[in-house]
Order: sequence, then C-alpha cells, then structure tokens
Amino acid sequence: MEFARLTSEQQQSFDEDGFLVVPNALSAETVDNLVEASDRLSEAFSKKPALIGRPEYNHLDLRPGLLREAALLALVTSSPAVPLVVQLLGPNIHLHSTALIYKRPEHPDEPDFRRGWHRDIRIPKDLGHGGLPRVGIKVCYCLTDFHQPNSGMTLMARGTHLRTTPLSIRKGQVDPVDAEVCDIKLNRGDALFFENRIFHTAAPNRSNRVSKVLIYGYAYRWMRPEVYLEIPDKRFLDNASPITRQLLGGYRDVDTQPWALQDWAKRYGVEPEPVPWTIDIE
Ligand SMILES: O=C(O)CCC(=O)C(=O)O
Repeated sequence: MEFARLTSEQQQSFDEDGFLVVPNALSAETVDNLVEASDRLSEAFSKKPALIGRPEYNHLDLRPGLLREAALLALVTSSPAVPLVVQLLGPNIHLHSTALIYKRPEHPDEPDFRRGWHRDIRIPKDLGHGGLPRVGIKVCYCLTDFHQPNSGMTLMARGTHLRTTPLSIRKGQVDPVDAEVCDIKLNRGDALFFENRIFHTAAPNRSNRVSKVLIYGYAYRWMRPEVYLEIPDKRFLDNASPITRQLLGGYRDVDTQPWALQDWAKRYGVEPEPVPWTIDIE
C-alpha cells in the first residue's frame, strides 16, 4: 500500500470538524472501474422504474456482497485514503462496514427518505453522548460529482463529534438549530472521511442525475465487523497481501498483534506512541 503522509492541517481539520475532505482520493480510471462494478451490483435496482411518491424505491443502500467485485475488493487498501485512516486511528484496525449507495433524483415535493441525524455504531445508546471515543472512520468515495446543494451527499454537522448532548431539532423541521449543517461540495474521485461520533444524516438527491457513493468503514479490531461483511475465504486470505489479510480479519484474535499495518507504520515512521501497562517510578 503506497504511503501518503497525513499533514498536520488534515489532522487538525479532522480533529476540529469530525470530517475531512481528501481531494482526488481515486484516479479517474479507478472511478470508471468502480462505477462499472457498482452498476453491475446495482443492476436489479437500476432496472426497476422510478416510482413517484415512493422514495424508498428510488434509493439503494446495498451492504453485503460488495467485495465479490475485484475493483471493490482492491478499494479496501486504496491509497491515499487508507494510509490516512491508519495514521488517524493507528494500525490496529480492520474493515468494519461497506455500503454502495445510489440515489435517484427525488421530486422536490416528496418527503425526505431516510433523513435521520445520528452517530454511528450506536455507541451512545449504551454509553450516552458524553466522553465518547473515536473508534472508527468511514471513507465515502464519490463516484459522481456533488456540485449542487441537495444532490444526495450525506450531511455533516460540523464539530458535533465532541458534543455531549443530542441535537435540537424544531418540531416539524428536519435539521438541527444548534449545529452547522454542511452539505459539502465534492468532485467525482474525492473522499469524505467522517468519524463515528459526528452527527450526520442521509439527504435527498434533488439533482437531475443518480448520485453514487461507496462508503467503507474502518474500526479497531476489537469491534466486530458488520454481520453482512462477507470475508473472502481462507485460501484467498492466505494468498492476499499482509495488509489486505489484516484488514479483512485474517488474524485469529485481537491478541494477535496487527503485524501488517504495524510494520507498515514503522517503515514510514508513523507508528503511534507505545502505551505501556505500567511505568517505573522511584
Ligand atoms: O445515505 C447516506 O447518505 C447516509 C449514510 C450514513 O448515514 C452512514 O453511512 O452512516
């Protein structure tokens, strides 16, 4: 996996905002290959005619089976995005989730489908909103341009990863009054990183083209991957590169060191400070 260094500006922006735009994370040729593979996976959806007044039929959120496509499997170790994730979270990570999201244009009068502000992985349901840890990062790869507002990109509430209270939404409205809602302008090939604590929501596509993204989530290895994630078989993993093997859960347990990414991080001088169990005192 080719090295890309996380800049101090990127680190600061991610720490402050809870999200980060990585321009040109994918080459034009890679996007073409991903679109071709994604269109194959979404063929049944695309063949169905759009249904007026039924936004749930005009929106695909496909999670299982993505890694059966070679181009989507290769994306698991994509550079520069994954090297940046390794520097933000550290090397003890694996792939936690995958999603292919297509949104057909929605009529302006239709209600927002799947609009719902949330934090990922449901951690606050158990621990509350205060003092939450950063345990995962999703990388949203744009397969189409998102140049106009309301063109289907996931909305982010800037800085809310540090919030200790729920968002306040006025009755009858859909967006918070006490947070800055960001509908980020992105190009095909850009990646939007967002961490598990940031409040975000699906938003409708009011443009005149289908919006397409792939979202890959990485999290610490002590977090169980989503159940739908079909890991390629043992023979594949045994022959895969060490980093692919680690990211796809090829190690026996969490007590096994994350050798592949640990070595990689050491090689490029980006390994995190060690955290000892004990310290010597006089
Ligand atoms: O469909 C979307 O844009 C929202 C995606 C989302 O909320 C998520 O991946 O957690």
